[in-house]
Amino acid sequence: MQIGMRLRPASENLHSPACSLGSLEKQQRLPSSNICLKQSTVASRACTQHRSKRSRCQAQVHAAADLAEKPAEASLADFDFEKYSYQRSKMINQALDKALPMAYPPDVVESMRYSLLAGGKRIRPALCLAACELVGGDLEKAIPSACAMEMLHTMSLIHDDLPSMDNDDMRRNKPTNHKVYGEDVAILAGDALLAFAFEHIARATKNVPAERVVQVICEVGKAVGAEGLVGGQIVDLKSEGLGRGVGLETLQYIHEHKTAALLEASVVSGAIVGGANPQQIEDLRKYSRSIGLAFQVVDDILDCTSTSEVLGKTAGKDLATDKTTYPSLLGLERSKEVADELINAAHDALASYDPLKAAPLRALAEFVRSRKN
Ligand code: GRG
Repeated sequence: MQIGMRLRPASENLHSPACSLGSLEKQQRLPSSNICLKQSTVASRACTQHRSKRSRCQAQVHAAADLAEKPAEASLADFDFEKYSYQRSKMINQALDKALPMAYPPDVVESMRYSLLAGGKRIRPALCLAACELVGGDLEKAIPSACAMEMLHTMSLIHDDLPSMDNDDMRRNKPTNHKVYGEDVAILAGDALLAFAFEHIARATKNVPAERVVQVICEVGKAVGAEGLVGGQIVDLKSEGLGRGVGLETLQYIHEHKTAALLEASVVSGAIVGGANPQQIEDLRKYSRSIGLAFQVVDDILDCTSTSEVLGKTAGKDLATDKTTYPSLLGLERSKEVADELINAAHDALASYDPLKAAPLRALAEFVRSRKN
């Protein structure tokens, strides 16, 4: 599958002036959509790779010709990701707001809502919903699981930002939870979100066979526990200060557990709710493991190439804390190639699916490749 290669390699996505956040914000960032792509079609993406007017036109002609031959790419080219991501973010934000209304005791619920509704790209719930739809499931039925993924993600961000962990002051362009509510409340808000995520899946999922719901709970429990987020985080914490002592294998373990596990659980849970068969689950696991690792590789790249303003969190932290990252081990260029290879592998995992139905997951993979924050 050549799609990722033919679009825009990570090296250009991350640094092309045409893709700077300034132009992104001016042209495409939508009020309540935090997932945004520079262009809505593959043809126009291919076009921006070329500097001159003449080569721009040639690129468009070639892109159009290529697309005619490759149905998967043609479907992705026709897919309006900008509109899709705007609508999905809106839907997810409304569902989250409704799932966790203000309640007693306000001290902790306000703190939970502060972080949960602070924005964010909402990529985990978007993946969950897209996977459900890919396997023919009803979108509505996956909304509770999708919300739970964002609750768990938010919990992990609150805890990750604590002074005893990453000790960060800024998240999603706002002061971190403990800066606003204090460390004690932030810990409890994270704990409460963790518990509520499971309650929400069990309570709010309607008209889905109970065994699928139990399967989702198992999948998600594994992803956040010692075999998932906690496992990745502890190895990360214990690797601090080891510098070159941390090799690629350990780094990959950290990334796969700390970051990729929840992305995998998001995709697989959506697929389970939607009634996926074992082969579909296996394909989607492959897809999600690839985008999951790519997501963190891109995160490492952005940490050393972007700014705090663009990222909404402290940039340059990895270097300042002498943290081992993909760029520190492999260099920036090779790290971008690794991200490209992973995204291409994610596309490969979707090769046998209806191009039209797979377009959202393919576009989300491209978003992971080209994201700016
Ligand atoms: C307490 C059960 C339990 C688990 C928590 C703290 C911890 C264990 C794990 C840390 C996990 C973590 C914060 C990994 C980093 C993942 C990552 C790249 C986050 C950024 O995600 P984005 O870019 O953020 O999707 P937005 O703000 O857009 O949602």
